[in-house]
Amino acid sequence: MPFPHSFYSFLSSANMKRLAILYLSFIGSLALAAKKNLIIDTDLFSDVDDAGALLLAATAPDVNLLAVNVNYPSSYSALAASAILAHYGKPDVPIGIPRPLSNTTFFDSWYFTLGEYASKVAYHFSGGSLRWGHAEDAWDPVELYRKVLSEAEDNSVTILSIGFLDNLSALLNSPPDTHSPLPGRALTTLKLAELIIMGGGYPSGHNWNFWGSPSGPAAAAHVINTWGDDDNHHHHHHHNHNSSQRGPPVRMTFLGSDVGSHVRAGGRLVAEGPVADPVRMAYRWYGYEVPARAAWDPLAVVYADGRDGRDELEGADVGRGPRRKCAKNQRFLRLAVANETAAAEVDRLFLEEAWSAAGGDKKVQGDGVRGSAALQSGHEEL
Ligand SMILES: [Ca+2]
Repeated sequence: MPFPHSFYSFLSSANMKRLAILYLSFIGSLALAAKKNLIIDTDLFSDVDDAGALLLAATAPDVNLLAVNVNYPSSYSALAASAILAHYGKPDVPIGIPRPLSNTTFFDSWYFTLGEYASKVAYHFSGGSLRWGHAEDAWDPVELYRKVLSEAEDNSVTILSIGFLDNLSALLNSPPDTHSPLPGRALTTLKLAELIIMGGGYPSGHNWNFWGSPSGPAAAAHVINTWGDDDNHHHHHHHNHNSSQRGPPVRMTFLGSDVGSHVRAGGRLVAEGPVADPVRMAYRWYGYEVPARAAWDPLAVVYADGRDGRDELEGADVGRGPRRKCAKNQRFLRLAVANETAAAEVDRLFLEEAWSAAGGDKKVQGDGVRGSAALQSGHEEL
């Protein structure tokens, strides 16, 4: 790993004071705020943490889950997304996936220990808008993005990417269509509140989500390196909407692989969760005897969904590299609590929501950190 453990829990006392104030103002605004518009872009194919992330996204109390786009072209990924969303009370959330579809299943050719879960979840928990055998009914991901964004209030949508960036790259390249007269880059500038990307390592490192896409690393490079660029520079379109909106780019927040690697969650869900839960079974099928897995994607949802747990993550700015003259409004997150504390909170959320979806409210004993002022948010200036 690129950093020692203590890196993540570092907070100076000056920061503590400042961040405690931010925490209070955050709570104050929460009561008045409308639900947060969220779109998830997930691979939901190899690692099981995407399944945990969808559990959290579907059950987040303050979230309007507008759409889920899948960025790995296996039909089982789309069907599994539908199954999980339906199980967790969101059967009507539209799902997109790029074509052509394959029936590829995950095979662990690195460790030869991990199992495959997407096809199993898709088959055994079939439900929602894409029932077993109907993956082709899924949206084209770019059209789904464009439709949902065009219908949303300006600056209201958070996109959370927890997989490859091919869909987002295609969205940025998309031309005007029946949903919006704006090209993709201008549409995202107008509609997004924040783009959150689980991927990379900070302040330096590398990560599967940026280079592991079947299409190669070009899409990730395109999204990240051109974020905030002037749309008119790239598109010679007839509309002029964007020329008066050259403010700072929409904030891009990164959650690096270094953050979640040692936050191991899912074990409690497997041991204590409802037997017939698709996410519990996904963790079992994936991890066998070691169901607790790195919680990269669930942590990203915790940050994105505005839950109390968000305050376990703090941010630091990035984007001042020598390549760029102007600030790009990019930052990365660090954990403000111990790995074990964050894992316990993710486990608690998994269990509580799983039992709630199973029809029984079970108060799950956590370690008392939820909503506590000990959890801080904010960001650190470099
Ligand atoms: Ca993922």
